[in-house]
Amino acid sequence: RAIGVIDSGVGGLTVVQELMRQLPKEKLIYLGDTARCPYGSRPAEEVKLFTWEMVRFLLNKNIKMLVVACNTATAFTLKELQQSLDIPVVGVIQPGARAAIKCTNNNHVGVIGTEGTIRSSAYTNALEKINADIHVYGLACPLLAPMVENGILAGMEAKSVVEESISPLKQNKDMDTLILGCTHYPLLKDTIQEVIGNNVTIISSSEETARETSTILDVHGLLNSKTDEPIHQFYTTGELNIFIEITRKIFKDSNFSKLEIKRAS
Ligand code: DGN
Repeated sequence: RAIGVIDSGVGGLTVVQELMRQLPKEKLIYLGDTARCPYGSRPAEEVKLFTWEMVRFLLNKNIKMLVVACNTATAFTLKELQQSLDIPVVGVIQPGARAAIKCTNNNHVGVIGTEGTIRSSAYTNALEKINADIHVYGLACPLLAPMVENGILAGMEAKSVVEESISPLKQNKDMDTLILGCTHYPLLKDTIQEVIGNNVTIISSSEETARETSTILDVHGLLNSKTDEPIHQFYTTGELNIFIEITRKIFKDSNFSKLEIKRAS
């Protein structure tokens, strides 16, 4: 059985990349709801509804575990999914918060994400739960995920949109760590680093999420013991060609050949 991974679009592929690296024997089934992306500015109820639709699609494929590789969906539905499903479910917020706490030297942490994620205070809550003395600076960047969905990952346009989006955080001289609280943002990491400066360490939760996935599979005795290399199935609800093009940009040739990409129907 495979690990199911969902996102509102292509952002969750940054988590998939890390899962493929850390768990090379595990088959992955990915669903990106690119037709309805972005989720970030939608009301909580709508995000929940769409997330459940994606989850049902993957449950029909008989997955053994679910990774919610979308911060917005994690913020609004993780608890409910963990309570209702009889397979293990992980989100991306707690792993990201843990990584930031490990990294910060002065407890001043910034978070960028969608409007929904920032409004939900999910990161502030997760960070404060680990360390009550933490100072959190949240900033919604509604322009970034749609830009990535359009395949703009670098260059002048990317730089000026990133600059405009994150400039309020640049005033903050204390912040030493910045969480990329949206799975689309690691695809803009170099540009974000350039704009925010080298004094700030950038955290993307993909690595920690993959680590947590691996631990959970192990604890539940669900790790795949077969040695053959799996072919992963990727599904999109939207334009197949655009999805394939962005996927090709994200995955190097050797990994791209391990993917079977289709429209979800
Ligand atoms: N990739 C999603 C997230 O991590 O929040 C959301 C992107 C979006 O829907 N705007």
